[in-house]
Amino acid sequence: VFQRIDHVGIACHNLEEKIEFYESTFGLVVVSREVNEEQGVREAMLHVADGDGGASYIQLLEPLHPDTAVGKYLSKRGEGVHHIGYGVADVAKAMADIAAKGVRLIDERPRHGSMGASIAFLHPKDVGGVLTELVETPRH
Ligand code: CMX
Ligand code: CO
Repeated sequence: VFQRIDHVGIACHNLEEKIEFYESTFGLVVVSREVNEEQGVREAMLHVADGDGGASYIQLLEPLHPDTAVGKYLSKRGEGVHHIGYGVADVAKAMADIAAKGVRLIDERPRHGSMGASIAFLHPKDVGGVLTELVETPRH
């Protein structure tokens, strides 16, 4: 069901500082910056590589408020890897297939993610402590 790793989401306190670090240290390039009110984040996607199934990115995430998914994560655990986003061909189908295996879905239906993607999250408690995101990239 997974086609590739679409992105790794990293929680940080200061988005601009972290972008500067990833650019100057690793030479990564920002391809998108967005504020997603529904997810409670200010974020940037940095391109890492292109593959047959599509590109892969690092997603840097700064919370818009302390009482958000990323804000709570930062106060409990500090900065670091927040989630893994896997590329899927059809997010609604992937949600149904995975839910049928007994993994709890956080989202009842797909939501809007970075760069026009349709996304849905799986509960980390059912994935060995790993918050897992399904990502369907829009077709061009
Ligand atoms: N990875 C692993 N475990 C996590 C986690 C994460 N990112 N975030 C929370 N948890 C764990 C907590 O450690 C806690 O475990 P314990 O009970 O053992 O302490 C448990 O999950 C509950 O955590 P909480 O702090 O009480 O937070 P909530 O239950 O309110 O929310 C979650 C947790 C996963 C449901 C929520 O973060 C969520 O809905 N996430 C999906 C949306 C999201 O993360 N959006 C931001 C990214 C947007 C994008 O990628 O575009
Ligand atoms: Co993500």
